[in-house]
Amino acid sequence: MARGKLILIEGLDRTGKSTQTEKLVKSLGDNALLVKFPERSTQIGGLIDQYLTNPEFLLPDQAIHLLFSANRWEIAESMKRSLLKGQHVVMDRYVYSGVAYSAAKDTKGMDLNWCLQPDKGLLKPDLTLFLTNSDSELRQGFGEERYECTDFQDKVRGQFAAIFDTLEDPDYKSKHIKFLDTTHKTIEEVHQLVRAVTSDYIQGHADVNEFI
Ligand code: DGP
Ligand code: NA
Ligand code: NA
Repeated sequence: MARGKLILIEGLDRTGKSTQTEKLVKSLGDNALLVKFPERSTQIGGLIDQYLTNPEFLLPDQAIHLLFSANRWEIAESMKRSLLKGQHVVMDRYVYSGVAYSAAKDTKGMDLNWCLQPDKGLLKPDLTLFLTNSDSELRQGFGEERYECTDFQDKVRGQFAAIFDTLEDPDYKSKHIKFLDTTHKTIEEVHQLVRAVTSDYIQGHADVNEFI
């Protein structure tokens, strides 16, 4: 049986990732599974949740970085099993968020390459959909969590760009990463775009079968 595809929806906070991953999974039917990172329900995820929601819960930048990565490793095996059973796995965030949010911190030594190391060996996505949105009202409506402020999001945006320009091989990038501008589009319009790109990919492209 053909293995399922590993599909990732990425982007900054408030770009509609969670809505779009949920809608994509529903549209793929029984044959698809949603995995959201961070997965806050595990033990490691509980620490991540505290870090994000409680400003008094302090951890060194290196330590929380490793916990986010460990949270992906916790779920890696079960994701692999689902893919091998033929299920598509649709992720809401993954390694790119892992590297971009940590590297955006200006902490000494935490450059892109340092940040990438603990994720080395995780499965590489078959298809990444990177959502961008430049609506100015989105920039004012962030929530209360640790990273949700305009200045920090601007830094994260810069790091995402650097990752796609410097860390990814141009051949992989052109075949397996799609940038979708959702500015002024409705949820339904974005969903149709996401569906079209995904079904096109599922029909026409071989699995990546590489590791980060
Ligand atoms: P979400 O539940 O998708 O809103 O993610 C929570 C916040 O954590 C969001 O601001 C993005 C950030 N984030 C997600 N993954 C990682 C990661 O691996 N490392 C770091 N440093 N931040 C992350
Ligand atoms: Na968030
Ligand atoms: Na940094």
